[in-house]
Amino acid sequence: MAHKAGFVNIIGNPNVGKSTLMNAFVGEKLSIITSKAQTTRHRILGIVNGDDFQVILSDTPGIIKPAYELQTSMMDFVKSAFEDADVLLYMVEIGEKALKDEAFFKKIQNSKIPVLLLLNKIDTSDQEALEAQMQHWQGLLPEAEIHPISALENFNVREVFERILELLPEAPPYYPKDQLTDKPERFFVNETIREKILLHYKKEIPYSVEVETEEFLEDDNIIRIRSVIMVERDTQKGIIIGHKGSALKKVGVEARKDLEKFFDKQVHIELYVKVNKNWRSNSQQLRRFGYNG
Ligand SMILES: Nc1nc2c(ncn2[C@@H]2O[C@H](COP(=O)(O)OP(=O)(O)OP(=O)(O)O)[C@@H](O)[C@H]2O)c(=O)[nH]1
Ligand SMILES: [Mg+2]
Repeated sequence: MAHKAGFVNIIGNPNVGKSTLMNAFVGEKLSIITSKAQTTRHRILGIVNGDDFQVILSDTPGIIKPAYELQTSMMDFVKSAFEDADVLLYMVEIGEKALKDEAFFKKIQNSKIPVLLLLNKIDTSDQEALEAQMQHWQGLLPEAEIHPISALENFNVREVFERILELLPEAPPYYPKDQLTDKPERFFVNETIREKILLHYKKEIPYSVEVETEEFLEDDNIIRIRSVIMVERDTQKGIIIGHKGSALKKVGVEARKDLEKFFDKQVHIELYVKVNKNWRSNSQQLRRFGYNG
C-alpha cells in the first residue's frame, strides 16, 4: 500500500479545545490545557505514526488581535500553519459565531486545501442547537466538511482521523517513525510549569510569565530539573512565591507529579523566580524563549 503523510494544522479561536484534540489524536499530553484563553503560545507538532501513514498535527495558539509583541509572534505561528497545511482543521465550539479575526477567516473561506470544520464541545449541547450551528457554519463555509465532535469525551475523534487519512497525499514520512513531536524535553518542562501557573494565579499573572529550564540532568533513576519562572514586574514576583513560598511550592509539587508521568521517571524540581522587565515586548528576550520576536 502507498504511504501517506502530511501536515494537518489545527486553528481556531482561543479556548475552543484545539490542544485537547491534538492530545486526543496523539494519545499523549503534548500540549497543556486549561480553561483560560491563550494557554498555547507556540506551534507544537504532534506526530501520529502508522505503518503506512504519518500524520503531522500542529496545535497552534488561539487567534487573537495582538496587543504586544509576544502575541504578534503567537499569531505568526498561526500564519505559518496556513502555509504548509495539507488539511486544515478549523475548530469552533458550540455557540460560537465566527473567528474574531476577519483576515484569518477569509483565508479559511478561500482555502484551496480541504477544510474540516470541527464543531467541538457537543457534549454541552442538545440536538436542536447542534443542527442550528451546523447550518450556520455550512452557510459561512460551504466548501468545508463539518464534523461535530467532543475532543474531551473522545466523541467522533476517530472518525475525523480516518477522514484525515483519506485526504492526505501520498508521500514518504517527513520525520523518523519513532518521533512524537518537534519540541525538546525542556519545552515540556516549561509548559507543564506554566500550566500550573495558569491554573493557580489570577488575572495578568499567567500572561506575564515565561518559564525557562536551565538544567535538565537525567540519569538512570532520576531527572533533576532547575527552572526559572520569569515575571515582568517586581510585584509579580512576590505573588508567584506566595506566603512563605507556599504558592510556588504548590506549583513545583504539581508540575513534578505531571512530569514524572510524562517522562516515566522520578523527577526533582527546583524553581526560582526572576524579574525580566517587560520581556513580552522585548524582541531579544522573545527570541531566546523560542518566539520569533
Ligand atoms: N465540555 C467540553 N469541554 C472541552 C472540550 N474540549 C476541550 N474542552 C475544554 O475547553 C477548555 C480549553 O481547552 P484547550 O484544549 O486548552 O483549548 P485551546 O483551543 O487549545 O485553547 P488556547 O490554547 O487557549 O487557544 C478546557 O477547559 C478543556 O477541558 C469538549 O469537547 N467538551
Ligand atoms: Mg491550546
